[in-house]
Amino acid sequence: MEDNILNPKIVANEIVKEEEDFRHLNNPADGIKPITKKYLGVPTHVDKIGNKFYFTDGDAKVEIVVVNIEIIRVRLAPHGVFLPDFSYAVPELKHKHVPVELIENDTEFIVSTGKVNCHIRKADFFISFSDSNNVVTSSDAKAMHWEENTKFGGYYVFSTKECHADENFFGLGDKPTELNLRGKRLTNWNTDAYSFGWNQDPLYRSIPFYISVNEGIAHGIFFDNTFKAYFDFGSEDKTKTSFWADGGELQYYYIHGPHMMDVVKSYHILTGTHPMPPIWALGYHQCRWSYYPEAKLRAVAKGFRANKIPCDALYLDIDYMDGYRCFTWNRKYFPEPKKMIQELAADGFKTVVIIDPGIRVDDNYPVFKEGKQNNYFCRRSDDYFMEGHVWPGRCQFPDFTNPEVREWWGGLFDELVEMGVAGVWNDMNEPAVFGSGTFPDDVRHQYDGYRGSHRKAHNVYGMQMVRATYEGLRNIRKNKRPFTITRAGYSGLQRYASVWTGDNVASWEHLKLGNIQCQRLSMSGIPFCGTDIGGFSGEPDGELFTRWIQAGAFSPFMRAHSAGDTKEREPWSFGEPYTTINRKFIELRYRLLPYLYSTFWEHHRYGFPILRPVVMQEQHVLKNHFRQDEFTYGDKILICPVLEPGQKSRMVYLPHGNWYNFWTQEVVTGGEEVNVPTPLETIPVFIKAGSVIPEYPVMQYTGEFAIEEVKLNVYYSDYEANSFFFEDHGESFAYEQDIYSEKKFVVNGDERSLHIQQSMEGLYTPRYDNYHFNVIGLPFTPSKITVDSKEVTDFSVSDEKVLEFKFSKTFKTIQIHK
Ligand code: MIG
Repeated sequence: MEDNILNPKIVANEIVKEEEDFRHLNNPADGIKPITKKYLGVPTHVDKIGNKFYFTDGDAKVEIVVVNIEIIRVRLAPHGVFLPDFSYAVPELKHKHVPVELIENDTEFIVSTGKVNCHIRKADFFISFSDSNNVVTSSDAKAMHWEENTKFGGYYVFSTKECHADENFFGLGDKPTELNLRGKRLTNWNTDAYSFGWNQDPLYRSIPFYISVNEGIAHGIFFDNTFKAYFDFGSEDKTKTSFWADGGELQYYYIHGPHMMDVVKSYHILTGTHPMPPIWALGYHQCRWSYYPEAKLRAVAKGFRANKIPCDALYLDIDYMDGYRCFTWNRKYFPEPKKMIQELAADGFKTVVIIDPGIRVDDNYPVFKEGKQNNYFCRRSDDYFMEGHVWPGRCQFPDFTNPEVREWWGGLFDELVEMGVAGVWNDMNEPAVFGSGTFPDDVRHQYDGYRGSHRKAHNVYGMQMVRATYEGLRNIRKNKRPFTITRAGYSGLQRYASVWTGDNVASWEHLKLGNIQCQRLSMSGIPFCGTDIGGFSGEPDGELFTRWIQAGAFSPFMRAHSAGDTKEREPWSFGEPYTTINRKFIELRYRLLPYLYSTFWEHHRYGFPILRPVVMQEQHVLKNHFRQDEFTYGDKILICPVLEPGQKSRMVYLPHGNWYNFWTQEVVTGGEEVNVPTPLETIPVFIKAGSVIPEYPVMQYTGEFAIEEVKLNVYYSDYEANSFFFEDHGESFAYEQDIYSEKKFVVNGDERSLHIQQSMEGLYTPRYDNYHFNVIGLPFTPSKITVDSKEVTDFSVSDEKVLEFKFSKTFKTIQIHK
């Protein structure tokens, strides 16, 4: 397959030739020297050191590491010498000591954990994996291979596996294409992609992790290689899946399923989960390039409160700075930033500021001076500084792969934090450079002591920048949770930041694309994601904007943003009926905040994504491999955004089980598509039967007033179902010391009764006393309610048959009888 890599590819609807550095993979037909690839020979020797197994063909060496019973890592050293075991994605390989067997027979060696078997075939060094039922889930179609890189040293490294007729592929981060990656070839190389188009590749992030589903069984491959890397999912040859990179090691993790969810959870064991965000960060955010001067920003703030549209955060884009110099203020536009930020805070608005990596070359600018004195800026191979033009003009760039630079950078936030800045938005960190796009390959990086050229550091540069930001904020603010957002990143970035999908366009196509991108990011280990609501460039009309707000209300990260040359873009900018509908959905976001927060906890603690495409619920149904509009938000709420103009109704697939239409409370049986009306006022929202959905009162911003009681919406079901409800202080890291409350509800009913049980873990006690129960869908008229064996006499049943009563939040068991 690699023999034909000079294929033209589609970029922004234009045909362009592959870049120069693809030429190593050139086609002999082009008249350039054919490639001399080397393949592993015959495995002849075995060594075992702890949980590591070594096989060699006499020269090359292969290492098989058993990480735990579900994860096995494979590494290749073409000439027998492995690189130091260092990864930004996997900060610590959490080995579990599990019993491992090495079995040898006539044809193969087998490293077995009981759950996963890794087979090394004696004839040709092909590696395959099977499960405990001896079902082969992944197998080499060629032995691992490589080609020497005569220019930079090291190797181009390749792995080619079998691709089966109905095998489908998911993951890889933010690729703007169909959710199912079957038939596609994609590249990982962080790229600033202004107004990107459908199928444009690569974009801002590199997440070399994919999930395969074949005959109902899922496995994952995490190719932990930061160089420019490529994935081919049966595109060139429909019987083969390949991944390869321009350098580094052929190193990948095989992650056992059998469910996609198991794979994603295991991927999080390797790369970590997102820490709990401050709860305000789950509210609505308003951004624009740019709100300035101060009077403009204050007018926007006022607009929210006057229109009674909830909002927690306002953003300052690059114009707040003095000549785009990071960590400075334009005092003409913002004469008293501290006072302004504090007054906004008093009105419930957090201020988030943008920071770019480019530092203006200017000896009168302290940040530049410090960086220069301390040798913090990146240099070319011959020691010249890496210079490039970005917003401030001629710039140099900190080497964020140097821990000392990260610490310095983190400390620079001191003053902004002191002024009250609550969050930091990291932009341009692909890194983006005007004209040339990014740094040249020869730029050197310290790489935490493991040194490398930009070829190796490019894809992690942005992640290390936002890491510096995150760690800096965490140090300065002591025990307060930082809020950061990044455009670029690599696997593991979720430990430091949320992301937005970059410079999208105000079009229906982009609304659709953003919906797919967020689902894909979620299953690729990046839970806290969102799009620029409304579209960054171009003009949405009221309908498109409202449909985007409706979808965005169910994005983990909810922020409207727009380029400066567009018309005003606040939720009230389009007049009626749009303002009212936008308000209703932003209010819904706030009502469901405790649910979203609980879902975030499920991510943080257990590694579940927040958005879950339907294929993750029912991977055994082949048709679901091609669904990409509907998804669940957590595991209780199914959403299907409206993605077409003028749509009066649409088909929505509901996974098996019973679902309540959120708007009408009518019950629908899943397992098939249903037609759902989609007037402008609503989008399809369904709640899984048996759920307990906590609800807060609508506030104009989080913490506006003390909550007096929490509504618990209980959806009757005749099967047992569990729900989580997580609460804590919302701002500190006390949850790491068990200061939180994780409640679990179990709901179960029959034709005559409904039982609700509550259990609790953690040391946090919320201030409110009571729950206000809203029991929906009871198939009978309730006559008796007992809570912890006390009878509740004060209850009512509405016309909609919703049973309401109140009881102490400490209840253990409720029985509702006919
Ligand atoms: O070269 O800071 O994606 O969100 O508003 C453009 C200005 C730089 C790109 C970001 C966008 C931001 C804009 N930035």
